[in-house]
Amino acid sequence: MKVEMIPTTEGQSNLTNYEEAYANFDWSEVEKQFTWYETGKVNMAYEALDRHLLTERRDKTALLFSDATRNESYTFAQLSELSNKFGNVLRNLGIKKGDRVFVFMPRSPELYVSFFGILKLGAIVGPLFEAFMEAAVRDRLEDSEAVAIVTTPALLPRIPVKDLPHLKHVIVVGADDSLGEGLISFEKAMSEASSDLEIEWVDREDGMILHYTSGSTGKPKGVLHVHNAMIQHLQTGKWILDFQEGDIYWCAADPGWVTGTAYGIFSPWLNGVTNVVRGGRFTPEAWYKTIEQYKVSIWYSAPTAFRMMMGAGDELVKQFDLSSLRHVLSVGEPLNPEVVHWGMRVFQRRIHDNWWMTETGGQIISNYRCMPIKPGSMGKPFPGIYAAILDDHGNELPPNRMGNLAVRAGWPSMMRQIWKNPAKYEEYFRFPGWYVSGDSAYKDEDGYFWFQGRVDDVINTSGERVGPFEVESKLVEHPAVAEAGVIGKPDPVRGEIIKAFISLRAGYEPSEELMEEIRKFVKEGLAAHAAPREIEFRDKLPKTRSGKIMRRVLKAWELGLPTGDLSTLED
Ligand code: 6R9
Repeated sequence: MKVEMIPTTEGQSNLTNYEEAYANFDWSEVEKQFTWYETGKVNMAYEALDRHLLTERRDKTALLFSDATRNESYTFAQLSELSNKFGNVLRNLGIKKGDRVFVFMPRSPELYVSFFGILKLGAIVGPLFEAFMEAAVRDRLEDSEAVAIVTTPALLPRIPVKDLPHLKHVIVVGADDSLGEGLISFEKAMSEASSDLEIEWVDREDGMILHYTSGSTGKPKGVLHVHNAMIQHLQTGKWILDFQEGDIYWCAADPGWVTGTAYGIFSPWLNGVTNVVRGGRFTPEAWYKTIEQYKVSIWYSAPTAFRMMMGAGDELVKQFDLSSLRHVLSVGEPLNPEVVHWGMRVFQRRIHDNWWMTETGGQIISNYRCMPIKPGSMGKPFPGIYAAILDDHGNELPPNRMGNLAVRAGWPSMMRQIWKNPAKYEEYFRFPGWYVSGDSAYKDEDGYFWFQGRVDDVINTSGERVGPFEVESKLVEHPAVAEAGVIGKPDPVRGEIIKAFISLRAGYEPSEELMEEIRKFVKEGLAAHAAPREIEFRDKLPKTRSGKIMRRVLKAWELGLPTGDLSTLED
């Protein structure tokens, strides 16, 4: 198969020669850029906010926030001062280093202020999606033995305070006078707090953030990251996001998802870049409008967003001025080649896919601005990181063989613990020296990595191994298909057959003829054995809040099995 390459056309970027950097780069070079390299004292909040106050970034805009009712901007100095105050609010309550403190609220400036107030005390921050219902909140607070939570009046009823013996303090943002007993008003406490705070200096290996991520079965696991992760957040920001001083950066991810913290908070602010945060839900219009209104120059989003925009048609995009955009990136799910082609057409920009996970804490494999892109590939490992494809015994496979995507253990932002579950942690490192991702992929002869699916999702049909992503990507090339989720369905003859769940683009109706046409399209465009024998049309596919199509839910529906943990399912 001939693989298409899209050459770089993007002009000057921070990283100019990937191969050279890959051969020579050493993480210790990055450490020297932090204050702690000289002082020996470390705290993410200091490096991401306070440090800039000693420079001309002091009065630079750090945060541009807007939602339906607010439109505000904050400088680094303002965020630093407000988070000092909130640090004092917490300190007065007795919160100390290592305590778990959660933030459970919609995106707002107060969320970011709380976040850094927590970090400034050396406490561990636990971000939650605002959409979590009571059971999901309870699981996470219980498991982590959280002592405090910051929330809003609307979300308060979902916190089962009485069932959580460790939870001592509930701080409420935007409450009126009727605040119930034992609850603390954020605004009142802030107005009484001093803005002088003695920051808690911690060790590089001390806990910083606890992200719960759902497993396919059982309860969500708490993935713990430490302050040391800043090394990777700083450098990937320079070389993958290509942060430059004048950039206006927008990461559309919510802080409930790791992308919304690592790249919605840490990476841009460690690099001193202006960060756009939009509240509320997104529609294609809202995405385009945000880029136009803020003159966004770097946009980090997800395939689900791009597919929705693509589905909305090329006419819509023409109504907006997107000329400020110089760099577009994607994460979270496989980026279909069709979407990359669409990006070239409507943005005249390449969409740079990159791969990483909650557990990896930072970007691992990426397409770089200075490098040709092969649409459908996740790109190449970050300098200083070695990634490989392993067989089921831990041996490295040669190029073009599908296997377990693994990373040599020891990169700076690697998770350090699964909270209270060492056995789970060990599972990831079952081959000595390797972190095994649970994703299936192959590496081509040029060193580009190609995602195939979660290992559990790979389909074995009549002896052929088929990655669901390949089939899904072919399906979305069909003009009628908006999104597709593909699973293997047990079959007595073929082992498994391929079943596709499809949502249609506006203007198309389900029919037998369309089904047949789509099947033929895959058969002729990909392979006969990869064509879905069964197709089911659905108005919507089940997705996580970070936009991932949940294939295991499709499979459970199909087989009438339990769906497992659904706390991250979008409503
Ligand atoms: C950052 C994030 C991790 C899982 C990962 C993989 C999928 C992420 C991808 C991708 C194909 C990409 N994934 N990026 N698949 N191409 N560029 O998404 O973290 O929510 O923990 O999910 O997402 O399956 O294992 P998280």
